[in-house]
Amino acid sequence: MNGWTGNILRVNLSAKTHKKEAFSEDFAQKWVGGRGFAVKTLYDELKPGIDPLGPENKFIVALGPISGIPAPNTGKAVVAAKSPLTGFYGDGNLGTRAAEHLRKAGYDMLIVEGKADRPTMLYIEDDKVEFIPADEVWGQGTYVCNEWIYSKYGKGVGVLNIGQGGENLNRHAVVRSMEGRAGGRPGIGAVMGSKLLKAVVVKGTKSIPQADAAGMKAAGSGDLKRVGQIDKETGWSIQSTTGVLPFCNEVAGLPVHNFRKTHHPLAWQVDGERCNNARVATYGCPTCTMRCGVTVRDAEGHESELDYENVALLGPNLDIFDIPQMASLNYLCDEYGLDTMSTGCTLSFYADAIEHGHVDGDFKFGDAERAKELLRLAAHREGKVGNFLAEGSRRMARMIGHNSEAYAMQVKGLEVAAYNCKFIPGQALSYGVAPIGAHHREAWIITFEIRHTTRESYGPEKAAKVIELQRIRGGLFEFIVSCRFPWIENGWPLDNYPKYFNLATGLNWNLDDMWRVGDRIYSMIKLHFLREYPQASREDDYPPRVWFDPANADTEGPIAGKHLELDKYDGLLQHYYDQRGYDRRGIPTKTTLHALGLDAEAAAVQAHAKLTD
Ligand code: PTT
Ligand code: SF4
Repeated sequence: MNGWTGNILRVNLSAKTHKKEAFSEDFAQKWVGGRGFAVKTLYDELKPGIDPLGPENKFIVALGPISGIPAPNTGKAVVAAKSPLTGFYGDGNLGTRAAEHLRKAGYDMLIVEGKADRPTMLYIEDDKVEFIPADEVWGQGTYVCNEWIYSKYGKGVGVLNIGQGGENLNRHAVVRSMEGRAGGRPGIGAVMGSKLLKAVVVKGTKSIPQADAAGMKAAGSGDLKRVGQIDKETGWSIQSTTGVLPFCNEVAGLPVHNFRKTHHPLAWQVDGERCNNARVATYGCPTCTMRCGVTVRDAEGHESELDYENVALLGPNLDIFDIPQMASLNYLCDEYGLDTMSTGCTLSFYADAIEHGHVDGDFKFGDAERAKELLRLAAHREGKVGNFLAEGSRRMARMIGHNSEAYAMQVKGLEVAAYNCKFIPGQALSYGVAPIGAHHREAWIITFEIRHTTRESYGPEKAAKVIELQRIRGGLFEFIVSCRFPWIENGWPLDNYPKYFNLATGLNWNLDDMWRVGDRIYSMIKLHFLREYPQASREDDYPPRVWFDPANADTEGPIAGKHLELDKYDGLLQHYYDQRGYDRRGIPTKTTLHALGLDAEAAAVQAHAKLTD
């Protein structure tokens, strides 16, 4: 089978066994890789209702047919499991040498089952699999763990590891790699921790099967250089993602004070220009010529790699407008292996709840030193406060009551990204219908919405744009498994991706074929959701309720007096459902599932919940 190695590596930590399993051509073509492989496998293999932090859950690393191949920015992997944060399918995408190594070791997917009897590191070298005691680094952060691994195997190996956050089952712990990379926002790091799996280390020495290896080499390597050249011309990676902050501030889309405010006069102090001026190093993923990791020194002198999401949610969202202090929080998230975005939102929710008098506590917006201490407590689940913060904002809100869920900034349990949609209906929709919870990965329509349509509109054109972007961002890039930044930031044409795919597989697909796979994957995530939440309703696709509250409208600035309107949002949601072929609950109809070749999967869910014709 060209394009795929054709193999899955299945490891059982309880039994300390492993086996290589072949997958069929049909599975490969239907699900392609990455998110597609992960969602189908978890749907088929997990019983509904299992504890995400119990041994029945499975930790998956899945690659795509172009991951690890010398072509633009292919050093990426999808990590997935049933999420301890949201209670259904969750995943993330991170830059890692493990992508290329796992493929070169002969696998397109790693499935880890069971639970080890002591802290363990999994070492994979081609057909060899070893279960290595990791007691020495259990309790240590990700940087120490990385160094320990490099000292054993050298710097070139692929590493996925967790910090204290994952070990202590913080529900938004991430998987870390290569010092600066992190992924798996919905608590995939905690799933590793629940299995006592400290790290996965991979070394592969074979070649990746490709239909036209020479053609791919010529096209891929040339394109890699070209993308780097374009980036030099556009200058995008000078500020990289941090460059978007002034735009968000100007259009009243920045999260400030737990999203209560949408802009701030001091925001410039942490903007892309200042971050770049403070830069001490630059990092990036493997196979990348537009390395985007703007790295600064934090208040304690550590290197800390910034992205817009991290800056905005650990900075202005907490009323912190100081680069070194914000960078300290970012560094601690990396060290402990916690998601910066959910951490920023849970801390801001906590400060907001204290301000409302809904919970007792001594944390105030702007108090960076206390935020650092709280972060440490959350990572270690230390004391009442640490345990509380480790639960994520939806559970925290349900614990404290007082209708505080209205200002817990999350959808389906996953905290929202750093775009304040108090009055940005289309982006609010994109959070609402993001299949794994409020991730900006799936669709980011703010610039389209503000610059190319009417911001006030709740029309079908916005639903159509969300679907178009979901197909590209949440579909194509997640199953072919490659970084989306060449396309999104530097305009690298999408047509290149079927080209790479066809050179690798020998097939003759076009972009329409890709959209169909993406739609199939989205439907599958929805079936996961329905199976775990049979009472699913359209309200699960609503953004945080505070955005609908007139009392929360800005009192000055570009959107003074404005807020989202619930009946209009509901209409926009219906446009989305109609265009997608989903029912009034936001679940694909039987007709839609049939058209996507998912009759068997539809039949399987009917034991748990009803589908609409
Ligand atoms: C992603 C999410 C993001 S998205 C950011 S900043 W971004 C945060 N980064 C974190 C971090 O750093 N440390 C940490 N402890 N937690 C963090 N949580 C947050 O995680 C990332 C880049 C970025 S930077 C983005 S948008 C793009 N995302 C891609 C994607 O999702 N898919 C894809 N095919 N290509 C992408 N390219 C870009 O990759 P999650 P990374 Mg991450 C330090 O995984 O769970 O999706 O969360 O992967 O290798 O760090 O690269 O403004
Ligand atoms: Fe990684 Fe950034 Fe390069 Fe994408 S552009 S591959 S996120 S370094």
